[in-house]
Amino acid sequence: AGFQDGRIRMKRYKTRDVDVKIIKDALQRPSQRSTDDIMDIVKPIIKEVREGGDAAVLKYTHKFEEATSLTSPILRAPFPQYLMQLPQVTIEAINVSYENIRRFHAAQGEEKPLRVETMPGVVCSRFSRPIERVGLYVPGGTAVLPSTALMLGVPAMVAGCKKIIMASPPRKDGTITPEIVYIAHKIGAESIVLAGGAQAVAALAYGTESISKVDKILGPGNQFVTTGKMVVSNDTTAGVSIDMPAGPSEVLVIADKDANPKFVASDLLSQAEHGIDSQVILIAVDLSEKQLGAIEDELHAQAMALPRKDIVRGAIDHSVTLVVKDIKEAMEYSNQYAPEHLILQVENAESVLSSVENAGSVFVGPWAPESVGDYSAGTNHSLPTYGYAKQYSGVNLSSFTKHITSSNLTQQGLRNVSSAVMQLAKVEELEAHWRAVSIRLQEMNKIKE
Ligand code: HSO
Ligand code: ZN
Repeated sequence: AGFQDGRIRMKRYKTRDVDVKIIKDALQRPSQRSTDDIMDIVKPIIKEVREGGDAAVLKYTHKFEEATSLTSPILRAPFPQYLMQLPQVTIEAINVSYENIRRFHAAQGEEKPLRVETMPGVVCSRFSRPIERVGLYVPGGTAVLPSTALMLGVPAMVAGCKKIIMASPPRKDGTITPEIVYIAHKIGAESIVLAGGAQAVAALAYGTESISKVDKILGPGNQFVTTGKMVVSNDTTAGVSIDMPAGPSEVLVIADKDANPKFVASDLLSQAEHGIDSQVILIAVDLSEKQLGAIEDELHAQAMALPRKDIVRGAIDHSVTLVVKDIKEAMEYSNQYAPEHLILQVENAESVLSSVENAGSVFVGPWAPESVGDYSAGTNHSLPTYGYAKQYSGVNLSSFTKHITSSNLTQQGLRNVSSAVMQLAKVEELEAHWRAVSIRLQEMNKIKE
């Protein structure tokens, strides 16, 4: 719905004046191309890479990335210095972010394995181990996102993954953004796959002559990447898992009369500039016409000054403001929407945290713009979108590990638990299960005699 006057403006609804159905529709994520459509494109690509290996990957990189001079789909560590030449200020910025992300993710490690004696002599433990080989997808496209290389690479390194492979679509000249190469070097990646889209996903899932197969693929991407990840993770012969389903980025800002209209507008815009498919939601808590007007004026004025204002306009076109009566109602809508990012620019923002049920990552108070989390605060920016914050966590240390449990029993322990096991084995009519216990009980009795 374009606006005739050319203003960049979000549709606005007062929840008490309109039907719930209208609000529900307004909070729909922008529709994406149907998965079936994308599947039809993605499946043949995956099949071709699986069968044709390097040559097939290269073919698609030549076609889609127009990097026709590329003769190998992989860049191996140690990466040559000339490919990571960066201004000192950029190096310093990456180093600060790297260190904050490292610290926050390192703290997520368990101090010691879990150990519980469930019955006398029956000890259950749990310990974690890194996933051995991981593939980290760093998108290219309308913006290069080296920060995503940090968000995936640092936790993989902290977790202790043995083989870290990055993948990112190369530029037309066949090279990768030097920031990404530098980060790959810093986190100890063994190689960078110079490919994007479903072809990169397939190469990581099945391996090729030069690219080694991985156990898990993580990272955001467009619909071809996401669909590719879905396809390979459903193929049991690939033996690969993925982080989470990913959709376009989104933010939900809750603002009350305390909020600075400049801050609110800038946060909405920082998410809107990601792509025309991004969505930004403002929930205004009991704001007057004047206060709403101030935010809308700011939004328009700031948007018009942005280099990516056309993208912003596209995103704002399917974005909305809801005016609600109080913070309780605001949180109900927010939890229902389950935003990737939730920004709280309200009085006592900290105390609102306890009513957050569904969100990827929360930014608390006026001094915490989403940008800090996108780059440098230490939290991860690879987060569940499209409402998946209802059941998924963002990327974190445990995205790169798995838990192993163990049972350790003494003779007395087995005696204590034996009747429960044997009875359930009887119920399931699994005689060998019953016997594995009864044989041991007999043996114990012999020893005693
Ligand atoms: N807001 C994006 C992450 C990002 N922002 C990368 C800037 N660069 C999705 O969470
Ligand atoms: Zn961002």
